[in-house]
Amino acid sequence: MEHWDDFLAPYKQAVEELKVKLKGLRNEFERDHVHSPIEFVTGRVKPIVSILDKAAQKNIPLDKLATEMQDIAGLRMMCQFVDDITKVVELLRARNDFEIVEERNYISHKKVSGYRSYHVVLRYPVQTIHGEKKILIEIQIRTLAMNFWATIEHSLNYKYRGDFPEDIRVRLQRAAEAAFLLDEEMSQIRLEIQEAQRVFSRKKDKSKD
Ligand code: 0O2
Repeated sequence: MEHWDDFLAPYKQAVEELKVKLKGLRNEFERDHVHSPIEFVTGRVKPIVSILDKAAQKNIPLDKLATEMQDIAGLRMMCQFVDDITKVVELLRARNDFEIVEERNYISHKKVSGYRSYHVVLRYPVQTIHGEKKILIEIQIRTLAMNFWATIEHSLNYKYRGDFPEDIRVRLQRAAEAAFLLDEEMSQIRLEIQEAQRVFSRKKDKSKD
């Protein structure tokens, strides 16, 4: 294994670049005074201990990390509404500064834990002093409610190391469903507000005639 600093340098560079690019999208929506499907963006390079843990768990040889571990560099894009996730994925598909190699829809196919998110794996070119280096990056796109659930489940998971007592496992699944219901309710409220706004602006137009 080459030195970790050298191995991780392009991943760090890519996370910083993509954070700027994806936050830039949000700024564009703001400038246009329209609803942004992106609420906020975060990014991180997986800590070395977590890389080693995952490699051991999944039997990934350390010399195959670059091709077999897709989330050494990870970004998260949080959305207000479930519909926004589709818009964000479309924005990503339309770009030409990277190539999408895989998409995993854990919203229509939630994980048994209750986890929901849309994952997009990119092959992203980093320009280095030794030429171009393409690396894999995972972008997780989720609503604020999905993120709330995943963040708490992830921190509890740290304590139990993935082996939750049965009652906690069931409660977490129920909490995931509650988060999903919250998303559905919010989407419904949003639709009703949009409909009310359309009716209001039609009435206003008519009164001008
Ligand atoms: P981190 O950095 O600690 O978040 P596998 O682990 O085999 O299911 P695989 O093949 O690596 O998954 O890809 P997947 O499932 O698309 O992405 C794994 C990442 O998705 C995880 O990273 C989490 O960030 C997130 N994730 C997947 N399942 C769950 C879940 O049940 N609960 C939570 N909270 N997050 C989940 P890591 O490796 O855990 O790393």
